[in-house]
Amino acid sequence: TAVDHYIKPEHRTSFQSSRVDQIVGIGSGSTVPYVVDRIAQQGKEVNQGRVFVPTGFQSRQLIVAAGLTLGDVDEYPSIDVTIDGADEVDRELNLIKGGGACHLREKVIAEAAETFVVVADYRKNSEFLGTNYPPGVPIEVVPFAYGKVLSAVQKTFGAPKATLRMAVKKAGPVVTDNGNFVIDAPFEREKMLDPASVLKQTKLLTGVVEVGLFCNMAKAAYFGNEDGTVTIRR
Ligand code: DER
Repeated sequence: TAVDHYIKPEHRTSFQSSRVDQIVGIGSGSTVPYVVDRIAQQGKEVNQGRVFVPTGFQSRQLIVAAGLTLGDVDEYPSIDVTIDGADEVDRELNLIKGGGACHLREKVIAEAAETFVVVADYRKNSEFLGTNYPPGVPIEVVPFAYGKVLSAVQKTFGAPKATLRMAVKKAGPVVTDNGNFVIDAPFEREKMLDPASVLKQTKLLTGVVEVGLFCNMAKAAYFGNEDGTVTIRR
């Protein structure tokens, strides 16, 4: 539904050269493959006029595997629309992202877009952040600083149960596409009532590369319901 609303043949890029009709940012995670499939179903001819900018290695693989034109944010720093998943969405469309440890590049591509749209299943639809995503806020940190950041987040920032994200099929911590570690920080409920403050406070910690809170960025969220219907929040 989100694709049908935002990625249509009549959508034209106002400023790119005539050969490109639309620049599309493609997010990461398990929901975005459905987005890419839907776009590919529109057919080669329509997609020939589009360039797709990835938000990480998985996203790049999806674009290439679907036979869509891969673009780079260096060449296309202004994107028409970015579609991405989310780990949780609150009633003001603030997001927790980073469950897949891709939130740095996702935020770059989301910010570069004129329109940023979220697709998620109904379980991500919350009143407040931190309600339905127990791991908490993903914080990408440079490996050198992870111990200091973890300690600060646990002891002074209200996330005593914060942990370094360990890999499952690899010994040691998860390593992001940028070569960094991820701390998962379940902040206390009252802190998460103001996600923008948590974002500002955490982002200022030296060694923090990016925080998985996307505040005041999404224009709409499309929730897939169990019965196949779609709930749209704008
Ligand atoms: O890691 C990420 O930011 C993903 O986009 C995540 O937020 C959503 O992943 P999902 O579509 O697998 O739930």
